[in-house]
Amino acid sequence: MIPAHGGTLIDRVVPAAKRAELAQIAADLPKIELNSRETTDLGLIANGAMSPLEGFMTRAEFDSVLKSMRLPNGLAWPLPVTLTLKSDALASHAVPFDAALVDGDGNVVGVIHVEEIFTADLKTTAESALATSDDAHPGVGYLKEFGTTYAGGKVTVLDVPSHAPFEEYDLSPRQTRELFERNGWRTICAFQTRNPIHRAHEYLIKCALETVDGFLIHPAMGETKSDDIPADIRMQCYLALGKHYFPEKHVALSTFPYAMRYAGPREAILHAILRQNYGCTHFIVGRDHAGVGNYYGTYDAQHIFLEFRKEELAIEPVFFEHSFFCKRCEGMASQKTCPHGQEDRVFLSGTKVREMLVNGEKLPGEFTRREVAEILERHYATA
Ligand code: ADX
Repeated sequence: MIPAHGGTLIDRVVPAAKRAELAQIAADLPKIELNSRETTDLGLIANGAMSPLEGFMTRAEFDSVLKSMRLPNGLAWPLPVTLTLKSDALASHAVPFDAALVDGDGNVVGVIHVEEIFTADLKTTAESALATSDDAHPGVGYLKEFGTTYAGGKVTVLDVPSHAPFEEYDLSPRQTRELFERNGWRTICAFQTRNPIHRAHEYLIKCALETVDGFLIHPAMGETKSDDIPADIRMQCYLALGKHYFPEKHVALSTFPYAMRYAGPREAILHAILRQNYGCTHFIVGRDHAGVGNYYGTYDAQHIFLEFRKEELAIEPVFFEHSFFCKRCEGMASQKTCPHGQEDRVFLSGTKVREMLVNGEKLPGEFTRREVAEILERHYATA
């Protein structure tokens, strides 16, 4: 089995025997409110998906990651994982101190041992992490909304988020590793997505699956842009697709409790590292991975892997060029395999798809499977 990034699969969930005691202690601590991204990040730190991180980043980690895409110990890590102090109340608190972490519903979900409070420059942070400080970029919007004063330190977690009514698909890195073991899969490719799986996605998955033992469909379930399709509707699409078009023996579906950053290339590296922690050996990176608008070049998220030595990333990226249905090839193809012109290719942008759905138009079978289209059409008809 592939090792966790850094060698040890972290576990920051409080042992069951100590849960009640920690909950009681937390009740009397100062409180730090988590936003939606931080709530999901906390779960990923707790279950080991963010290994080797054991908490939210301190200044040295934050600076090192932004500057060199590596942690201070040299381990590859491309993006900050931070906890913002949304009010000034704790910003001048003497460190170290313990604080309770409270989710959006007011539940105490963990405790942080705050080692450091620091403020980063917003523009430098945005330009390093996102390659832009344009307000229209959702990641810049996030920095502006929550600010850049951070509390860094290790966490201990009481509860990790779950995805009702799809809890049975909430597999932690330990559980996916057990699943792969049970299935006898030695090579496993993961697919990150924030969209319904259309024919182009399915094509990448099936091409990659030809060369590995098993496949993990791993949709991001945390916060996405407001115009992305909601996670529970997407889950229905994945289940329908799995039932009709994927062999159960070789394809698993599990939720990925992660909030999109839309950081393009740097996020592709983060996505890969996290999937290594889930036990995957391969990871698909197609066109404009984790991109938004026109901030990143179509294949920047592939090129960035060249900035890491082979031994720095144990998981292997699997690159794909822009894929589509070609009427003359009479099947799925890519820029690499199809000699025909644009006029023969069925490709719909996300915006175009939304437009068609809003207008009650049917999505073509060359673009998406009917079983998936029906779920989306129903969703838009009732939205
Ligand atoms: S992402 O933000 O999660 O990357 P999306 O769900 O659209 O967005 O894509 C999931 C994966 O499929 C990414 O690796 C992306 O690069 C790839 N991908 C999406 N559409 C295509 C396409 N038409 N051709 C090639 N790769 C694609």
